[in-house]
Amino acid sequence: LRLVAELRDAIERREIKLLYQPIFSTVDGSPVAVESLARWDHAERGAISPAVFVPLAEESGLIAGLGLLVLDETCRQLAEWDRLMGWAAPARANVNVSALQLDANLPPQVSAALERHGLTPSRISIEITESALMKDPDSAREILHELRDLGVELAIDDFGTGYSSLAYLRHLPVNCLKVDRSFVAELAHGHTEIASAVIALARSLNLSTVAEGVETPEQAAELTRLGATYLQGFSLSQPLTGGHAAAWFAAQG
Ligand code: G
Ligand code: G
Ligand code: MN
Ligand code: NA
Repeated sequence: LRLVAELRDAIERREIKLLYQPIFSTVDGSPVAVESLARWDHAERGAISPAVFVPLAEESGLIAGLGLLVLDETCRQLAEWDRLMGWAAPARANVNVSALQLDANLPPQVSAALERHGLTPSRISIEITESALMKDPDSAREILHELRDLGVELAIDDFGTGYSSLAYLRHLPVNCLKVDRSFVAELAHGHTEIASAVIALARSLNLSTVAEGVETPEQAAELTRLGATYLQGFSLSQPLTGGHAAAWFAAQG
């Protein structure tokens, strides 16, 4: 309960910080996008994982405020990178959205954040987990269509771990499937079947793919061979602070 009160304060004071993990093209190895990842560095308790505080925010009614903070801060950072680096800035930032944020407020909130910072909608990709989509598939589909109509990109996160039917997937206006890192980890044990099938499915639906959790050069090579569009993971880059990402992207350009 104390932690909930502290989380409320941390959100209000904008003490939840974002790190940005680069996402790389398999065509030429260049970094093209980032995923923004929330971090809470608690004064006494140390680092608290989003795997802990996002569910806590969901249970305590704080997720709306946290979601707004993450959206606004990501847009603010993109606009700052544009000013600092021009064309070398990341083309896009992926923002994670909780199942509870998937309501009628989300499209206007995204639109307002983009406008506040003077960004075109295609600079943002909204990541929604497969399980969040399946909570209320009809309502989710409607909200995704509204987001697409704005011009933002849409990605299904942790793809392959939920139970969405392929028939349902075909009617979602998404741009990208993120291959869950469990299927990338399996590559090390000679199991290419699921990663290969997800990439092939995405290609047949004209969707791009981001392979997540790439931890070795061997995995990167195998995923490139299988036809993944983008790679993300510790072997390519850790999540970076906004300042480090600026220096890092400028150096790549
Ligand atoms: O970055 P890390 O691996 O610690 O993240 C753990 C989990 O928290 C992941 O499932 C990730 O998607 C989620 N997460 C990270 N940042 C955010 C955020 O800003 N919003 C939401 N809803 N989830 C996030
Ligand atoms: O669920 P989601 O895909 O949004 O989770 C993103 C999380 O994955 C981030 O919190 C990040 O810290 C973590 N992550 C990023 N790269 C790797 C990696 O190579 N291996 C593992 N195990 N986790 C990673
Ligand atoms: Mn994600
Ligand atoms: Na994921």
